[in-house]
Amino acid sequence: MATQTTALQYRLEQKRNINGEFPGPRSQELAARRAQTVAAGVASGVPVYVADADGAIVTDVDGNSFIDLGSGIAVTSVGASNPAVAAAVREQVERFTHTCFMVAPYEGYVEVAELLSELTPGDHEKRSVLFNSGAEAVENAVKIARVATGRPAVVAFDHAYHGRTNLTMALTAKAMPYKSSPAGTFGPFAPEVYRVPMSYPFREENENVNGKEAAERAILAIEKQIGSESVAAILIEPIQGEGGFIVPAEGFLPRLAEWAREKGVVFIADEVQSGFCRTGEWFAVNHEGVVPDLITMAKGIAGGMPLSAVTGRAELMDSVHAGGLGGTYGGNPVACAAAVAAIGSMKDLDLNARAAHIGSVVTERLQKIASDLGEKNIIGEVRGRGGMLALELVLPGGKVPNAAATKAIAEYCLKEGVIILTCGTYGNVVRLLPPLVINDEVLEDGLNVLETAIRAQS
Ligand code: PLZ
Repeated sequence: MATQTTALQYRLEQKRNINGEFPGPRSQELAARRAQTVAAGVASGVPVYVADADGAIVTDVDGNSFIDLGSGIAVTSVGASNPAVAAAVREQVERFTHTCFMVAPYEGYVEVAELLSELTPGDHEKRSVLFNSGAEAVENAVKIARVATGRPAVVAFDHAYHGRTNLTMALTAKAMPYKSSPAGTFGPFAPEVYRVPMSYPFREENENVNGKEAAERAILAIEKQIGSESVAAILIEPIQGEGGFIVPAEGFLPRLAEWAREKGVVFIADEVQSGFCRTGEWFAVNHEGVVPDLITMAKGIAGGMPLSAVTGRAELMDSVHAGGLGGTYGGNPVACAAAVAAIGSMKDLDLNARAAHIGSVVTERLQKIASDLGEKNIIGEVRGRGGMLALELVLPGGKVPNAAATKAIAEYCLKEGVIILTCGTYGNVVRLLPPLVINDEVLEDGLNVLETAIRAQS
């Protein structure tokens, strides 16, 4: 059994506490101001406004405390105000906040690149480049792969999510809400993006399809419809995030990586959501020993500060001319200081072990609920790894997606003071992404609420 506790010193009491109805008066006041000034296109899942956050607790401006099982979409793995991150940020802002690495370089950027060389899979020579958001990392990985290969096409998968910029919208599979709007489209989208079938064990028509066969199906589509000589890169989330926490069948990723190597295609693992201890390994590809050519990272990397990265084989990365990559803020010194501290905390607190522990506690609990429910069971599948876990909800007795129950469960949990997120192509997946520094009592309390919510829908 993995470690039971974390050595993290919490600043806020790690306890759920809801004082009656919310949103309270201060949150309502802020919501009214927001409605007059913030664009309607950016929506929030929670109706309260945050005052403070620490460990696995978020408090609002009216004094309510919520258990956070979402980590701001897989970001605050080390906690939302990890003391080491806060100290590193404070120390850095007091010296300088920005010079632009393209104008005047600094040590923090180099230090982050060194850590990424150390932590990413493979013992080959590596290089890194830093950006601000996950989408920006993905865009740049594609730029690098195109220059390195001289080829145009990029292959993405069904259910993929890679971001909201023009190229990454093209790479993302789901139309609503990312690519279209009831009022129109966010396109036209970037060209030379092709989509092929994913390995989605729960929804395979033929349940016996194994990972290697699912990979051959994708490879056949690539070779017949695009031609491998035109393909610069295949881009895949080793565990798909927004698409439904889909864990491909064993053997799928290794076969795709092998095919890519044979054909001179760059294999890009998008580990923006799954990276940095989230799945109980530094990267989700490690579970199957896959070594990507390029890897995109963001979210958990810097304890909540905006930072993203592309790390990859030196010969691919360095095929881009000096000046070909960059941006004003990429690898901002404050974000780099935060990343060095956040990665240090992941090591010190052994968050890979914590993630594995969370994975076993939650999986056991959810599987027990599913079997207890018998014929009324709405849990189609419990899946995921470490602290990246999901429940795919269905109508009892089959696999028909149950988006209504998913929404109702999330709403019930929120009402009781537990923030959980949903996802999935069919909107029927409850996902759990707790801060990896959550203590066992808080996790247990959150799971009790989730269990009541599931039972009420069954
Ligand atoms: N790649 C695998 O999960 C971001 C998006 C939430 P950015 N996922 C959360 C939303 O609705 O916008 C993500 C991801 C993977 C890329 C991205 C994009 O990362 O930092 O949001 O640009």
